[in-house]
Amino acid sequence: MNAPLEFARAVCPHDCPDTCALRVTVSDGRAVKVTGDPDHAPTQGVLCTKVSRYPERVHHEQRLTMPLKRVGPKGAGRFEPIGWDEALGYAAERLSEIARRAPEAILPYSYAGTMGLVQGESIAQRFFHKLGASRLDRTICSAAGMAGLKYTYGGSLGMHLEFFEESELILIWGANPITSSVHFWTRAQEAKRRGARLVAIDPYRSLTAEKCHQHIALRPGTDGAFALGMMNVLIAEDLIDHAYVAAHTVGFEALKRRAAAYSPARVAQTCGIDEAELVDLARLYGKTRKAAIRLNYGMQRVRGGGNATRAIACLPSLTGAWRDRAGGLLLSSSGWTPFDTAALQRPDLLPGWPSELPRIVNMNAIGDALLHEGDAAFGPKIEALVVYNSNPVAVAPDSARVAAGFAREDLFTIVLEHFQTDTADYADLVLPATTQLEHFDVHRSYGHTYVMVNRPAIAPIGQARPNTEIFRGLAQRMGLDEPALFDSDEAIGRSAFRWEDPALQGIDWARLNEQGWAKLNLPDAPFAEGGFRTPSGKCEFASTLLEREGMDPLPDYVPPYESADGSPELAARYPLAMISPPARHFLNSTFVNIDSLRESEREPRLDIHPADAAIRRIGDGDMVRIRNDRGAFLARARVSDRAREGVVVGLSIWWKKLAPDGCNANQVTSQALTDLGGSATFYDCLVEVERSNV
Ligand SMILES: Nc1nc2c(c(=O)[nH]1)N[C@H]1C(S)=C(S)[C@@H](COP(=O)(O)OP(=O)(O)OC[C@H]3O[C@@H](n4cnc5c(=O)[nH]c(N)nc54)[C@H](O)[C@@H]3O)O[C@H]1N2
Ligand SMILES: Nc1nc2c(c(=O)[nH]1)N[C@H]1C(S)=C(S)[C@@H](COP(=O)(O)OP(=O)(O)OC[C@H]3O[C@@H](n4cnc5c(=O)[nH]c(N)nc54)[C@H](O)[C@@H]3O)O[C@H]1N2
Ligand code: SF4
Ligand SMILES: [Mo]
Repeated sequence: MNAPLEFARAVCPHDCPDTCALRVTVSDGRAVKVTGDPDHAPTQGVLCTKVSRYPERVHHEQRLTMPLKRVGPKGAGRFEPIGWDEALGYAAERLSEIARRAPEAILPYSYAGTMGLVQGESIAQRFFHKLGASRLDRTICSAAGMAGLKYTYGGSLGMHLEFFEESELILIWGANPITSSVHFWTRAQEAKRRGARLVAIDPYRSLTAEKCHQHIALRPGTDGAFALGMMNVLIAEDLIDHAYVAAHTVGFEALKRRAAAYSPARVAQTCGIDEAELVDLARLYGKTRKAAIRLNYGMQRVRGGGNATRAIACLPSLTGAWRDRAGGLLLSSSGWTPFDTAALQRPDLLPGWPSELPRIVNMNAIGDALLHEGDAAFGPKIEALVVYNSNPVAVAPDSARVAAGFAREDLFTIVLEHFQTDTADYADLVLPATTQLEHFDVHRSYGHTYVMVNRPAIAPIGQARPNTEIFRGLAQRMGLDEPALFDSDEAIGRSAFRWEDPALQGIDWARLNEQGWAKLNLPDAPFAEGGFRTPSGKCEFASTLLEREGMDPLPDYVPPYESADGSPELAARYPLAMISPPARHFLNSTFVNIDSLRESEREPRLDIHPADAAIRRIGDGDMVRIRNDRGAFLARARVSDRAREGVVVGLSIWWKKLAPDGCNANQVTSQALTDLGGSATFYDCLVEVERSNV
């Protein structure tokens, strides 16, 4: 007889807009099966391939199960197991010594390995705040787009996922949902079955673009020009909803003058497309009532990402598409959750709060920051780094500099991880962390409008501990006596939400814990009657805040740093624009070490257009070297017109140590920041490609 089966409710923790509700089958203390909750409307009972293999990751034989102390040189990956007591003692001693002298010499580095609000930035932030450590600007992914939304709508607010299936036209813009948001794709396909037209706007014929009715393959980083060109046509042909514009927007006259400079002929040239593609799309968009835009972050990883997001976000307000629940735009819905950052992270624990705060380091420039000797402008040299929920040696741009920084013998590095990643190889101390199936957490989502609770399904594997427990342990060993550092995970989870907010009316903590998820109370068509969260309460074509900050209040086209427009000299030496969007079977660098998923992606590859390949005498299947002034990496060429001419595509993010040359695409990406939000510019990257004899 088999042991009786139990089911536990969980939430997918990964950085994915879908935030699925999971059901975990547990047998003899092991997670044996993970399925999607059929009752949770966004999940619809279905998971992506990666997470349906979750037990393989959780019970992987290479899970870190004990604290490890470095014994070899930095980066060599040689460690010996030690007990928790010794590990915490060692960490506390080193961190205390630095904190007494120069607290800002300690830097946390974390991102969204888990999207959980408790195992993400709760006790961890409180701990670093109490120490007075440097603050980290967490901008590696979405900061430009979020800034664009904030200036235009007043927050990360958009359409509900569910109503896309009623749309008549969907622009899938800088988004590849078959890979990165499969539950949105289900809705888009349903809309297609009902007669909707799907249009992809993407330099690459992605898995998604090939399944749309139309694909507009513009040059990377030219979306701002494209959107201003659409406005130019909408205004010239009077496809504007004047009543909506008058009642719910500000700055139309100024925007009209700006858009006048973006004639379809000029835009077509900038974007490298046919004029008719732009004009026809603008007309169709202006004439369709239920016109929806699924914008995603792929279009904002370039210098002009913030302005481009602003320009695109203006479109549904110009045509009044917001009037219908199946019209409007969705980039992120995370702002709908009444979320209490201050209660979770306790910025009031910072020394000098609220006026004189420790310095802030932009995570995208971690390479430069670690290599900085320290001076009056920068502040003290970084002496200690604590990494959790992230794998910067693989994912951060300009990787040669990142690795050089991590290799500093005088840097004390702690890494909290599930696996021995590229980053963990450089640690002085590796601390084993629990996975989502082993700890408690609460979630909001950036792709739907539910709040969720994740209860542990199984006991921790080996000696793994939740991030929160690890930081509580450190705080205790360092003799920090602030009570907020010792709150329980449940208490923290409960404090993550502003319960008095109308969006949470009727949802109570006990029921949420039992059921696992609850839908926020929100209107179906959020901006049908205005109600934007900007200072004016309107959709701000001309932004009050940008004006106050002394910046251009209107959206404009900002050319990529690395393009013929932005830097002709560089473009002459490195004529190909490289983008490195996610591979379907990985989630950023997570899952790369899961054999069955890595086998699906096979090896690092580079898609190159036949014309670009021919002049370089590159054949399909050749090993190629992709290089620029920052570095080089190897990949197997796929000669195909999936990549438009002038663009090469290297799906990512490989673990360096699992790639043939120990390098990945971030060897060539840059630390430069976007126009708004200080975001990363991974897709603003010129390279040359040549056949390699390796
Ligand atoms: N399977 C899988 N799912 C994921 C992830 C993963 O790694 N794997 N990552 C997760 C994370 S952290 C995020 S942020 C999201 C990312 O997912 P998305 O937000 O969809 O962004 P990307 O995948 O970076 O890019 C989407 C598309 O934009 C295109 N693109 C690149 N540059 C430009 C441009 O300048 N203009 C336009 N219009 N398009 C451009 C790319 O070719 C790509 O097809 O996905 C999440 N989901
Ligand atoms: N070239 C290129 N580079 C990119 C991108 C790209 O498109 N191209 N995309 C960028 C984007 S959008 C993003 S969001 C970043 C993502 O960068 P990261 O946020 O660093 O994401 P991951 O690579 O998935 O690494 C997350 C790590 O956290 C660990 N982890 C997960 N859960 C927990 C936990 O509960 N506790 C602890 N201690 N650890 C945990 C996982 O094991 C994993 O190793 O990468 C960026 N880098
Ligand atoms: S990665 Fe995304 S699609 Fe896959 S289970 Fe998690 S939330 Fe769902
Ligand atoms: Mo991301």
